[in-house]
Amino acid sequence: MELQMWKEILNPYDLAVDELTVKFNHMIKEYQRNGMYSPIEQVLGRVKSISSIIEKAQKKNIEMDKIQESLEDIAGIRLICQFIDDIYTVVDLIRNRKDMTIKSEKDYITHQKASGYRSYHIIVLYSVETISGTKTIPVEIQIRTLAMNFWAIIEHSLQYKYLGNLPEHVRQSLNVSANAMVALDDEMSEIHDEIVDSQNFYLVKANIVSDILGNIQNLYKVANKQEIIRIQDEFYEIYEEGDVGKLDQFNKQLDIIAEGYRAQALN
Ligand code: 0O2
Repeated sequence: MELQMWKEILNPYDLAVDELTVKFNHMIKEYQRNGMYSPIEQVLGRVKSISSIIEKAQKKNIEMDKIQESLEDIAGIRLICQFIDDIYTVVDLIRNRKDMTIKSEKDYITHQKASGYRSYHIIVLYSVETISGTKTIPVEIQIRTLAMNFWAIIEHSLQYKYLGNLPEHVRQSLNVSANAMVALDDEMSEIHDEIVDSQNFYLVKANIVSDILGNIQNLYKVANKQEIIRIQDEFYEIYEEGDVGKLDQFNKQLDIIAEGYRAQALN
Protein backbone atom coordinates (compact mmCIF):
# COMPACT_ATOMS: atom_id res chain seq x y z
CA MET A 1 0.00 0.00 0.00
CA GLU A 2 1.26 3.48 -0.87
CA LEU A 3 2.20 5.87 1.92
CA GLN A 4 -0.48 8.33 0.78
CA MET A 5 -3.10 5.56 1.11
CA TRP A 6 -1.93 4.82 4.65
CA LYS A 7 -2.20 8.51 5.52
CA GLU A 8 -5.80 8.57 4.25
CA ILE A 9 -6.70 5.40 6.12
CA LEU A 10 -5.11 6.59 9.35
CA ASN A 11 -6.56 10.12 9.23
CA PRO A 12 -9.86 9.37 11.09
CA TYR A 13 -7.93 7.30 13.67
CA ASP A 14 -5.64 10.28 14.25
CA LEU A 15 -8.62 12.56 14.72
CA ALA A 16 -10.36 10.13 17.08
CA VAL A 17 -7.24 9.85 19.27
CA ASP A 18 -6.85 13.64 19.35
CA GLU A 19 -10.52 14.24 20.21
CA LEU A 20 -10.71 11.53 22.88
CA THR A 21 -7.45 12.67 24.49
CA VAL A 22 -8.93 16.18 24.83
CA LYS A 23 -12.24 14.80 26.18
CA PHE A 24 -10.69 12.55 28.82
CA ASN A 25 -8.22 15.27 29.87
CA HIS A 26 -11.16 17.60 30.23
CA MET A 27 -12.84 15.10 32.56
CA ILE A 28 -9.80 15.31 34.85
CA LYS A 29 -10.05 19.13 34.79
CA GLU A 30 -13.78 19.02 35.59
CA TYR A 31 -13.17 16.85 38.65
CA GLN A 32 -10.34 19.10 39.82
CA ARG A 33 -12.32 22.32 39.30
CA ASN A 34 -15.14 20.89 41.38
CA GLY A 35 -12.69 20.02 44.15
CA MET A 36 -13.25 16.31 43.55
CA TYR A 37 -10.87 13.39 43.29
CA SER A 38 -10.37 12.37 39.65
CA PRO A 39 -10.52 8.61 38.96
CA ILE A 40 -8.33 9.27 35.91
CA GLU A 41 -4.74 10.18 36.67
CA GLN A 42 -3.31 10.43 33.18
CA VAL A 43 -4.46 10.13 29.56
CA LEU A 44 -2.27 8.73 26.80
CA GLY A 45 -3.18 8.28 23.17
CA ARG A 46 -1.56 6.81 20.09
CA VAL A 47 -2.27 5.65 16.57
CA LYS A 48 -0.60 2.30 15.87
CA SER A 49 2.45 2.71 13.66
CA ILE A 50 2.19 1.41 10.07
CA SER A 51 4.85 -1.23 10.78
CA SER A 52 2.96 -2.48 13.89
CA ILE A 53 -0.27 -2.64 11.88
CA ILE A 54 1.41 -4.70 9.15
CA GLU A 55 3.11 -6.93 11.73
CA LYS A 56 -0.15 -7.59 13.61
CA ALA A 57 -2.07 -8.18 10.35
CA GLN A 58 0.53 -10.75 9.25
CA LYS A 59 0.49 -12.44 12.66
CA LYS A 60 -3.30 -12.73 12.55
CA ASN A 61 -3.46 -13.62 8.81
CA ILE A 62 -5.50 -10.53 8.00
CA GLU A 63 -5.47 -9.39 4.38
CA MET A 64 -4.36 -5.79 3.85
CA ASP A 65 -7.75 -4.65 2.53
CA LYS A 66 -9.47 -6.10 5.63
CA ILE A 67 -7.31 -4.27 8.16
CA GLN A 68 -9.87 -1.59 9.00
CA GLU A 69 -12.64 -4.11 9.77
CA SER A 70 -10.39 -6.60 11.54
CA LEU A 71 -7.98 -4.54 13.66
CA GLU A 72 -9.72 -2.82 16.52
CA ASP A 73 -6.72 -1.21 18.16
CA ILE A 74 -5.40 1.06 15.40
CA ALA A 75 -6.61 3.95 17.56
CA GLY A 76 -5.69 3.48 21.20
CA ILE A 77 -6.37 5.47 24.35
CA ARG A 78 -4.79 4.53 27.66
CA LEU A 79 -6.31 5.80 30.89
CA ILE A 80 -4.07 5.50 33.92
CA CYS A 81 -5.68 5.36 37.37
CA GLN A 82 -4.28 5.39 40.89
CA PHE A 83 -6.44 2.61 42.32
CA ILE A 84 -8.20 -0.52 41.03
CA ASP A 85 -11.61 0.84 42.15
CA ASP A 86 -11.01 3.88 39.96
CA ILE A 87 -10.76 1.61 36.91
CA TYR A 88 -14.32 0.38 37.39
CA THR A 89 -15.51 3.96 38.03
CA VAL A 90 -13.97 4.95 34.69
CA VAL A 91 -15.57 1.93 32.98
CA ASP A 92 -18.99 3.15 34.23
CA LEU A 93 -18.24 6.69 33.05
CA ILE A 94 -17.49 5.33 29.57
CA ARG A 95 -20.60 3.11 29.57
CA ASN A 96 -22.74 6.20 30.28
CA ARG A 97 -21.31 8.38 27.52
CA LYS A 98 -23.44 9.29 24.53
CA ASP A 99 -20.55 10.03 22.16
CA MET A 100 -19.29 6.43 21.98
CA THR A 101 -20.86 2.98 21.86
CA ILE A 102 -19.31 0.00 23.56
CA LYS A 103 -18.59 -2.87 21.19
CA SER A 104 -16.82 -5.21 23.60
CA GLU A 105 -15.11 -5.36 26.98
CA LYS A 106 -12.31 -7.54 28.37
CA ASP A 107 -11.54 -7.60 32.06
CA TYR A 108 -7.93 -8.74 32.36
CA ILE A 109 -7.94 -7.65 36.00
CA THR A 110 -10.45 -10.20 37.24
CA HIS A 111 -9.09 -12.60 34.59
CA GLN A 112 -5.37 -11.87 34.62
CA LYS A 113 -3.57 -13.10 31.47
CA ALA A 114 -1.18 -16.04 31.78
CA SER A 115 1.65 -13.59 31.00
CA GLY A 116 0.73 -11.67 34.18
CA TYR A 117 -0.80 -8.80 32.17
CA ARG A 118 -3.59 -6.85 33.89
CA SER A 119 -5.74 -4.13 32.38
CA TYR A 120 -9.37 -3.41 31.46
CA HIS A 121 -9.98 -3.16 27.72
CA ILE A 122 -12.99 -1.57 26.07
CA ILE A 123 -13.52 -1.34 22.33
CA VAL A 124 -15.78 1.62 21.56
CA LEU A 125 -17.22 2.75 18.26
CA TYR A 126 -16.54 6.46 17.85
CA SER A 127 -17.60 8.81 15.04
CA VAL A 128 -15.42 11.57 13.64
CA GLU A 129 -16.20 14.21 11.04
CA THR A 130 -13.60 14.29 8.26
CA ILE A 131 -13.58 16.23 4.98
CA SER A 132 -14.87 13.06 3.31
CA GLY A 133 -17.77 12.68 5.74
CA THR A 134 -18.57 10.91 9.00
CA LYS A 135 -16.40 7.90 9.80
CA THR A 136 -17.21 5.52 12.63
CA ILE A 137 -14.17 3.62 13.80
CA PRO A 138 -13.24 1.29 16.66
CA VAL A 139 -11.02 2.69 19.42
CA GLU A 140 -9.37 0.50 22.04
CA ILE A 141 -9.44 2.06 25.50
CA GLN A 142 -7.05 0.41 27.96
CA ILE A 143 -7.70 1.31 31.59
CA ARG A 144 -5.07 0.34 34.14
CA THR A 145 -3.34 1.42 37.33
CA LEU A 146 0.10 2.99 37.46
CA ALA A 147 1.51 -0.35 38.66
CA MET A 148 -0.19 -2.31 35.85
CA ASN A 149 1.10 0.20 33.32
CA PHE A 150 4.65 -0.01 34.63
CA TRP A 151 4.63 -3.81 34.43
CA ALA A 152 3.05 -3.88 30.94
CA ILE A 153 5.58 -1.40 29.52
CA ILE A 154 8.53 -3.41 30.85
CA GLU A 155 7.08 -6.74 29.67
CA HIS A 156 6.25 -5.30 26.25
CA SER A 157 9.79 -4.05 25.71
CA LEU A 158 11.28 -7.36 26.89
CA GLN A 159 8.99 -9.29 24.50
CA TYR A 160 10.18 -6.96 21.75
CA LYS A 161 13.83 -7.43 22.67
CA TYR A 162 13.62 -11.23 22.82
CA LEU A 163 11.17 -11.46 19.85
CA GLY A 164 8.59 -13.14 22.05
CA ASN A 165 10.96 -15.90 23.27
CA LEU A 166 11.70 -14.78 26.80
CA PRO A 167 14.58 -16.61 28.53
CA GLU A 168 13.51 -18.55 31.63
CA HIS A 169 15.17 -16.18 34.15
CA VAL A 170 13.42 -13.15 32.55
CA ARG A 171 10.10 -15.01 32.57
CA GLN A 172 10.56 -15.79 36.26
CA SER A 173 11.41 -12.17 37.07
CA LEU A 174 8.28 -11.04 35.25
CA ASN A 175 6.19 -13.54 37.24
CA VAL A 176 7.63 -12.27 40.51
CA SER A 177 7.07 -8.64 39.51
CA ALA A 178 3.53 -9.45 38.31
CA ASN A 179 2.78 -10.75 41.83
CA ALA A 180 4.37 -7.60 43.28
CA MET A 181 2.17 -5.49 40.99
CA VAL A 182 -0.98 -7.24 42.32
CA ALA A 183 0.20 -6.85 45.92
CA LEU A 184 1.01 -3.16 45.38
CA ASP A 185 -2.42 -2.43 43.89
CA ASP A 186 -4.15 -4.31 46.73
CA GLU A 187 -2.12 -2.41 49.31
CA MET A 188 -2.94 0.89 47.61
CA SER A 189 -6.64 -0.03 47.62
CA GLU A 190 -6.43 -0.16 51.42
CA ILE A 191 -5.05 3.38 51.45
CA HIS A 192 -7.79 4.41 49.02
CA ASP A 193 -10.41 3.39 51.58
CA GLU A 194 -8.60 5.40 54.26
CA ILE A 195 -8.50 8.47 52.01
CA VAL A 196 -12.23 8.18 51.35
CA ASP A 197 -12.85 7.74 55.10
CA SER A 198 -10.82 10.83 55.94
CA GLN A 199 -12.59 12.84 53.23
CA ASN A 200 -15.93 11.78 54.73
CA PHE A 201 -14.66 12.68 58.21
CA TYR A 202 -13.88 16.24 57.06
CA LEU A 203 -17.24 16.46 55.32
CA VAL A 204 -19.02 15.49 58.59
CA LYS A 205 -16.97 18.07 60.51
CA ALA A 206 -17.71 20.78 57.92
CA ASN A 207 -21.45 20.05 58.14
CA ILE A 208 -21.47 20.22 61.96
CA VAL A 209 -19.55 23.52 61.92
CA SER A 210 -21.98 24.90 59.37
CA ASP A 211 -24.94 23.86 61.62
CA ILE A 212 -23.30 25.49 64.66
CA LEU A 213 -22.75 28.76 62.78
CA GLY A 214 -26.36 28.69 61.61
CA ASN A 215 -27.55 28.12 65.20
CA ILE A 216 -25.39 30.96 66.56
CA GLN A 217 -26.70 33.26 63.84
CA ASN A 218 -30.30 32.44 64.84
CA LEU A 219 -29.49 32.96 68.55
CA TYR A 220 -28.31 36.51 67.73
CA LYS A 221 -31.98 37.38 67.15
CA VAL A 222 -33.20 36.11 70.54
CA ALA A 223 -30.37 35.70 73.07
CA ASN A 224 -28.67 38.54 74.96
CA LYS A 225 -25.26 39.81 73.86
CA GLN A 226 -23.34 38.32 76.81
CA GLU A 227 -24.75 34.85 76.19
CA ILE A 228 -23.86 35.08 72.50
CA ILE A 229 -20.27 36.09 73.37
CA ARG A 230 -20.02 33.14 75.80
CA ILE A 231 -21.34 30.72 73.16
CA GLN A 232 -18.98 32.08 70.51
CA ASP A 233 -15.94 31.81 72.82
CA GLU A 234 -16.88 28.26 73.73
CA PHE A 235 -17.26 27.42 70.03
CA TYR A 236 -13.78 28.80 69.16
CA GLU A 237 -12.27 26.81 72.02
CA ILE A 238 -13.88 23.53 70.94
CA TYR A 239 -13.14 24.23 67.29
CA GLU A 240 -9.44 24.68 68.06
CA GLU A 241 -9.38 21.33 69.87
CA GLY A 242 -10.61 19.77 66.59
CA ASP A 243 -12.64 17.06 68.36
CA VAL A 244 -15.62 16.26 66.11
CA GLY A 245 -17.45 14.48 68.97
CA LYS A 246 -17.23 17.61 71.15
CA LEU A 247 -18.36 19.82 68.25
CA ASP A 248 -21.37 17.55 67.74
CA GLN A 249 -22.17 17.66 71.47
CA PHE A 250 -21.87 21.47 71.46
CA ASN A 251 -24.21 21.67 68.46
CA LYS A 252 -26.80 19.58 70.32
CA GLN A 253 -26.55 21.94 73.32
CA LEU A 254 -27.18 24.88 70.97
CA ASP A 255 -30.24 23.07 69.61
CA ILE A 256 -31.57 22.76 73.21
CA ILE A 257 -30.87 26.47 73.93
CA ALA A 258 -32.60 27.47 70.68
CA GLU A 259 -35.56 25.23 71.57
CA GLY A 260 -35.77 26.95 75.01
CA TYR A 261 -36.01 30.37 73.36
CA ARG A 262 -38.65 29.10 70.92
CA ALA A 263 -40.76 27.77 73.86
CA GLN A 264 -40.35 31.10 75.71
CA ALA A 265 -41.54 33.00 72.64
CA LEU A 266 -44.67 30.83 72.45
CA ASN A 267 -45.64 31.45 76.10
P1 0O2 B 1 0.68 -2.69 21.21
O1 0O2 B 1 1.99 -2.43 20.57
O2 0O2 B 1 0.64 -2.32 22.63
O3 0O2 B 1 -0.44 -2.09 20.43
P2 0O2 B 1 -3.75 -10.06 20.73
O4 0O2 B 1 -3.17 -8.71 20.44
O5 0O2 B 1 -3.57 -11.04 19.64
O6 0O2 B 1 -3.31 -10.59 22.09
P3 0O2 B 1 -6.30 -8.79 20.71
O7 0O2 B 1 -7.60 -9.45 20.52
O8 0O2 B 1 -5.87 -7.81 19.68
O9 0O2 B 1 -5.28 -9.94 20.90
O10 0O2 B 1 -6.38 -7.98 22.02
P4 0O2 B 1 -5.95 -8.06 23.51
O11 0O2 B 1 -5.56 -9.39 23.98
O12 0O2 B 1 -7.05 -7.41 24.23
O13 0O2 B 1 -4.63 -7.16 23.51
C1 0O2 B 1 -4.50 -5.98 22.82
C2 0O2 B 1 -3.44 -5.10 23.42
O14 0O2 B 1 -3.39 -5.29 24.84
C3 0O2 B 1 -2.04 -5.42 22.95
O15 0O2 B 1 -1.81 -4.76 21.74
C4 0O2 B 1 -1.21 -4.84 24.10
O16 0O2 B 1 -1.16 -3.43 24.05
C5 0O2 B 1 -2.04 -5.23 25.30
N1 0O2 B 1 -1.66 -6.56 25.79
C6 0O2 B 1 -2.39 -7.69 25.74
N2 0O2 B 1 -1.76 -8.71 26.32
C7 0O2 B 1 -0.58 -8.23 26.76
C8 0O2 B 1 0.52 -8.82 27.48
O17 0O2 B 1 0.56 -9.99 27.81
N3 0O2 B 1 1.57 -7.98 27.77
C9 0O2 B 1 1.57 -6.66 27.44
N4 0O2 B 1 2.63 -5.93 27.79
N5 0O2 B 1 0.55 -6.09 26.77
C10 0O2 B 1 -0.52 -6.85 26.43
P5 0O2 B 1 -0.62 -5.21 20.80
O18 0O2 B 1 -1.03 -4.98 19.39
O19 0O2 B 1 -0.18 -6.60 21.12
O20 0O2 B 1 0.55 -4.26 21.17
